[in-house]
Amino acid sequence: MKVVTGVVGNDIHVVANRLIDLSLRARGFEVFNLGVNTYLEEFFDACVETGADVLLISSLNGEAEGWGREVKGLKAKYKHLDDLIMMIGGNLVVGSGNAEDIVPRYKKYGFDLVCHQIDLNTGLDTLEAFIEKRNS
Ligand code: B12
Repeated sequence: MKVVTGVVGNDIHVVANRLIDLSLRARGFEVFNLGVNTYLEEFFDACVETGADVLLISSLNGEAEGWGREVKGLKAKYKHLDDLIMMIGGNLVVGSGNAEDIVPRYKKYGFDLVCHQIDLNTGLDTLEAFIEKRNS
């Protein structure tokens, strides 16, 4: 399975991105890592070019909240992304916030899996369970 990953917007926190890359590879995914400072168009372009199954976005400084609102409208302009699994995680707001508010909001933005302040291994277990269920 192919995964495009990276850190959205002007966010330069790189450590989690490296760990995500390594962890996905260790689980057998083929990874296309766009790194930090990646914009939504770049994510979607890469998904089309690679034929990705999963788009896994990180946000650590919380600015995903601003980008999230643009996801649905932008994705609709691309062909062949209807089956793309959309996942996001890290710190999904600036400042504090609780998952009960944040998760439904991001689902409305168009994400299938939303991991606010959830550790990476738990998040990737959730991704694998989601893929397994979808393929069964
Ligand atoms: C190191 C660091 C920096 C370094 C980054 C260096 C670098 N090149 O990476 C520097 C000093 C440059 C920096 C700058 C800033 N930072 Co900073 N930084 C940190 C710090 C101390 C550690 C981050 C880190 O590397 N952790 C180690 C990794 C492994 O952990 P992690 O990032 O939490 O990632 C884990 C999970 O989040 C999860 N995860 C991440 N993504 C995803 C995705 C999915 C799908 C899943 C399932 C899981 C997942 O998996 C990872 C492993 O478990 C944190 C505070 C902290 N203690 O976490 C603040 C922190 C992230 N920074 C913060 C802020 C505000 C900033 C600045 C805006 C500060 C400023 N005023 O300038 C700037 C932003 C710059 C920018 N353009 O993005 C805030 C963000 C708060 C928010 N969201 O509201 C934090 C939380 C500090 C705080 N408590 O306020 N920062």
